[in-house]
Amino acid sequence: MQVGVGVAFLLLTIAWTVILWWVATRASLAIPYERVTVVVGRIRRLGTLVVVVILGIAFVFSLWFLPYPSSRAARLGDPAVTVDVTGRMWAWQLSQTTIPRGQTVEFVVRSLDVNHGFGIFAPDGRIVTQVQAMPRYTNRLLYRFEEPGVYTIRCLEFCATGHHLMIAQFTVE
Ligand SMILES: [Cu+2]
Repeated sequence: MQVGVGVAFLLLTIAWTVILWWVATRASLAIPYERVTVVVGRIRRLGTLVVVVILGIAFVFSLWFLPYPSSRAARLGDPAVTVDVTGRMWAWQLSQTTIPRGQTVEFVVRSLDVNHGFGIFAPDGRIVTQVQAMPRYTNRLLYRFEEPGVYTIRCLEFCATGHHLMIAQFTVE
């Protein structure tokens, strides 16, 4: 698969180079510079407009996916389950390790010492969501698990020598 993609990319690169070479060496295709500046100016103005419109639409659309608890609650529904999470060097402590699927869960995340990263990984190894665990601050993370299985928590913020030991698990059923 990757070799096929590599070969396709190589062939495209060669074809593109040949076309560019052919255009660049044919005098009959030469275009007066004044004409070039007019056309390029038009493309730039239109391109700017297109980019601004696309970014504007993307910005409005992205508001729906804001990671704040209130926007997540609007999308997922008010939390039915609350899990207290405490991070410290070098372990996670959860108030419960069994979570119902299909319901909105609120993780109330704190740290007893330094900054940690509370990252949740699905049974297939994919990261599904994350939030910072910070001292003297409480972060709320809302999520709804649709797939049952054993999920793994890993620290995503380097927190000294035992960082890699900060692993915990919970079950979604
Ligand atoms: Cu950590």
